[in-house]
Amino acid sequence: MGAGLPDRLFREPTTQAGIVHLGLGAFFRAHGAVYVAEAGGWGITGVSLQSPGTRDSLKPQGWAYTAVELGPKGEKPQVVTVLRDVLVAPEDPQAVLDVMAAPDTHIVSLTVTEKGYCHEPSTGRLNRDHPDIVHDLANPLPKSAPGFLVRALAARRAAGLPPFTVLCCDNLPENGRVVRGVAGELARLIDPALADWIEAHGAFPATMVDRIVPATTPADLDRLEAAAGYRDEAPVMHEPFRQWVIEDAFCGPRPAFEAVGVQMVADVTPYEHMKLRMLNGTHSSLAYLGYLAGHQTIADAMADPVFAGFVRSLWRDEIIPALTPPPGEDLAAYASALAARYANPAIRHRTWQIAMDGSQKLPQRILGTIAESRAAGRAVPGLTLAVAAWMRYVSGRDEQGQPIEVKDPLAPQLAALWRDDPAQTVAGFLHLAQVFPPALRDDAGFAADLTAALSALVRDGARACVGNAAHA
Ligand code: CS2
Repeated sequence: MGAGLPDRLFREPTTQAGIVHLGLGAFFRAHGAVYVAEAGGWGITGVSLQSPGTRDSLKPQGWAYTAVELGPKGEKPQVVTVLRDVLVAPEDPQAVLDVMAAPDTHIVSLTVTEKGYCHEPSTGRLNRDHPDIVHDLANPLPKSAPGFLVRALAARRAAGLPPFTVLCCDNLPENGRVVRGVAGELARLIDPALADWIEAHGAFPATMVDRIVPATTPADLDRLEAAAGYRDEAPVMHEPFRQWVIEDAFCGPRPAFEAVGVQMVADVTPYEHMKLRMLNGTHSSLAYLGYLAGHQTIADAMADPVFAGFVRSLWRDEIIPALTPPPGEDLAAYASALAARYANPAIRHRTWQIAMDGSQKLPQRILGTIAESRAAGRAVPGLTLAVAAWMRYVSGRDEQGQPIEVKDPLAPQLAALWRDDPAQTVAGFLHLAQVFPPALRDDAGFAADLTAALSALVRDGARACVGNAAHA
């Protein structure tokens, strides 16, 4: 083991914290935190809502860490020194509320994953039966992200302080509106006057975030140590590409984001649709079909011509026709750029990692495109096949009959829906109101197409189906 991160690299003073970030995972440390560091003048207090691992690794390093760019031609490490502190919420929720309610906190940003908002994915409404929400309604020391937002905003109101801006950085559709909705609903259940105050004074700008950040592996730590000459216990790995589009609607001060390449816009929706449907939609499609076909990573799947052709046809024939391009964006060029990003052999982004939490991801990534296309009379066989592959994946058995480690908040419920008869399996899945929108639940043609896709998947296997679906 070599020396730790050199002192001179991580003791840069930051003038103020200003930002509290809930959900200090690899994605935020490789994306938002890097932009904030470059903008200058702001620091970040990170909060882990679950486990102490990141805090424990970063503390001896003075909260500094290395963000390693994985380019097709080599690796570029950069030391990020923007974190001022890391708190672990379950250890001391009051400390988290205190820093969120501090006068010099102006922004609370979040990457808590789709399921962290405790909402119903098909509607965006708060799930009042969620155990953490039930807990947070009864206890002033919260567990959930919406609970922390609402209790901290209550403390600010009581102290005569303005609210902070809530900056959601998760891959949800209209993410600002969703967080405003869940926080507002929870606040109203706790104190209607608080809900009115948040509605009148709060700000929940929508954002589109993009950077591919595969999970860091022990081999990454060793490789970085050999190359950089110091040991970092918690580096993050990322692709060269990055994009951040933010609705310019803050209720207080913010970093000079526009100076570091963030697109500050009036309406994020077209960017969000483009990214969620073109990137995340095909990521999930490649994850389920690729996993079943034996591809470990997205780059492996893209190296298989059958899959590369399939993903191109998804963009060209099924997803782009259902999108309105954001101002100045060429969607065909965006698709080509995505294909190159996926093929980057330096990024080992596991299909298994992307396959996680499908019940929370499918609505905004795939089902919206399917519903809109069917309503407009356009065929979407490739995306329908991807949904069938998700059903097969969450059954918990792969094509060889081996168990799959399915990670999803609904995992047991989903596995129990599998039947020998594909029509029955499909009928069971389509009853899931929290996943499928009414337009698809009531669409007999969709049920029939999905049944045909699932039957073919069981009969012929994923790779053959992907080959048949690709008309590229
Ligand atoms: C991926 C995303 O894990 C997943 O579900 O689709 O994390 C994806 O890599 C990012 O959204 C890229 O910006």
